[in-house]
Amino acid sequence: MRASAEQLASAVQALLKQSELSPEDTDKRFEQAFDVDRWRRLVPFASIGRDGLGDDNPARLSDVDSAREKRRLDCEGYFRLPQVFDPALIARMRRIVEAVRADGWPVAFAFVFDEFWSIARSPQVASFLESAVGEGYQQNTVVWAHWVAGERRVAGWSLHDDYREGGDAFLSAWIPLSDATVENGCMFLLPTGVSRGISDAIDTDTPLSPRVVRAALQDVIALPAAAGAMIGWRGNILHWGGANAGSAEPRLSLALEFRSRGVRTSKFERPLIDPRAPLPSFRLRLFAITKALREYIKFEPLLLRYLPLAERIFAETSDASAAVSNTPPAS
Ligand SMILES: O=C(O)CCC(=O)C(=O)O
Repeated sequence: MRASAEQLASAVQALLKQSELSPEDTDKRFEQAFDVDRWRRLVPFASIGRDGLGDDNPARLSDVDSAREKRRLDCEGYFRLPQVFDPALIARMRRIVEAVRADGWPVAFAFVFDEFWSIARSPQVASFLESAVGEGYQQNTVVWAHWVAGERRVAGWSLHDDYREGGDAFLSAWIPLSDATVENGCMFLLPTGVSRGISDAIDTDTPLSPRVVRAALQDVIALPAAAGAMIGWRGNILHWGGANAGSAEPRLSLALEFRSRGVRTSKFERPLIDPRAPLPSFRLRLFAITKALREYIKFEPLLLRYLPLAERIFAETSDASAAVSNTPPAS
C-alpha cells in the first residue's frame, strides 16, 4: 500500500518537529545570540557597531547602467546590475555567512554584522535606489540570507511575489555572494504583464489554459548574476529560486527591501529604518532576523528546527522594534 500525500506530509512534519533544538540547546543559543563579543570572536574580520562602512566600500555603478536598468524596471518590473560591489567586500561577506553556518545558525544570522546592513548605503547604490523608489526612501526590516546547497535538485524559494500592492513604492534587492548560475539555482522571474495574469489565476484558483502556460514558460527570465551584482524586482513580480541542476557550488545571497517615504506599510515590514541614519541597533537586527525566520518557514521548512529559539529572541527584542519611530501604519 502506498502512503497518501497527506500521510507523507504529516510524516515529514513529525520528522521536522523531532529535529527541533532541544530546550537546553535553545537556552544556550538564546544566550549566545545576545552575546555581541561571541559574534565578534566567531567572525573577527566582520564588524558590529561600526558605522560608515557604506563609504568604505564604494560601489561601481555607471550612469549608463543605472539608466538602462531603471528603464527595464519601469517597463518589465525588474533590474539587473552587473558587478556593483567591491569583490573584497563580497568575499568577506561570503566568509561571514560560511562562519555563521558552520557555527550551526541559520545563515540569516549574518545580519547581526554591519556589512549586511551597510552594503546598499554607498552613494552610487543609494542614487539608483532613489531613482527606483524616490527621494528620502526607507529600508524596511525584511531581510534574509540564502544558502542553496550545491547538490542536484536542491532549490531556492518557490514561486511567490513580495508585495503585490507595492507598486512603484516597493523594491526588492537581491545580492549574490557567490556566482548564481543557471546550474546552481539562480533567480527566475516572469516580467510584469505575465506575472499579473498568473497571480490572478493563482489567487482565484482558476486553471490556466495550456496556451497561457506555454506562453508563460517561454516568457520566463533567468537571472544568472555574478557575485557582487545586484538584481531586483517590484513587489508584484512572480519570482523563484531555481533548482540546482548538478553544480557542486552552493548559491549564497542576501535580500533587502526598500520603500518610498511616507507610504503605508504592512506590520511585517515594520519598523522602517532610514538608510541615512546610523545602522540599526544590535537588538533590532536580531528582531529583524527572527521576524523573518518565523515567516519564512513556509519557504524553508527545515527552519522549523529553530522556531522556538526564534520565538524567544523575537519576543525579547520587540522593544527594539517599538523604539524605532514608524511611517503610517496599514495592514
Ligand atoms: O533566493 C531565493 O531562492 C529566493 C529569494 C526571493 O525570492 C526573495 O528574496 O524574495
